[in-house]
Amino acid sequence: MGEKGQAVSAPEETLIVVKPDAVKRGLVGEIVGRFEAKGFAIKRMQMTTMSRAQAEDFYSVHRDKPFFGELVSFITSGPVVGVVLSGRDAAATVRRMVGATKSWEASPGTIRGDLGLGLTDNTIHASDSQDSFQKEQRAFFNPAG
Ligand code: 3AN
Repeated sequence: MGEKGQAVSAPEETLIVVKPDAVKRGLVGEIVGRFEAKGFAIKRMQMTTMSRAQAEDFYSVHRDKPFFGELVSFITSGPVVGVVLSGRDAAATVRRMVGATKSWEASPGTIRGDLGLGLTDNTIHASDSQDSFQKEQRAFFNPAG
């Protein structure tokens, strides 16, 4: 238990990927800087252009969605920057900072709310759970083949 009796959660890791639209617009520093300013530690960071097979693996939970083809085409369209962040309740906290999927509806103060208007091109991906983080981290940093 910590101050005022709240349970203290151990630092957790999560993955963000700065998407091709944000890299093209020169927003890597702005986006990564928000997480640094919040107090997250950068554990790993890599720029890459994902292959189609890598992107299909990375986004495999969306394989049956109607927008899967569009999503894979977009994420492979240019360089992206993957960052492993560590900090308290990382996955949930980072996703609150990222904001709603539809950028035009995302709250001001969030990354999507402040920096874009897109849906597929919504500036950033963030893992939504520890299971997703483990799977996406492997697909991003250690692609098969
Ligand atoms: P989030 O990134 O907010 O977790 P998800 O996991 O529902 O959103 O969707 C994954 C990605 O798929 C989104 N970041 C977005 O780029 C894209 N996407 C989600 N819904 C749609 C849609 N209806 N049409 C096109 N692309 C979509």
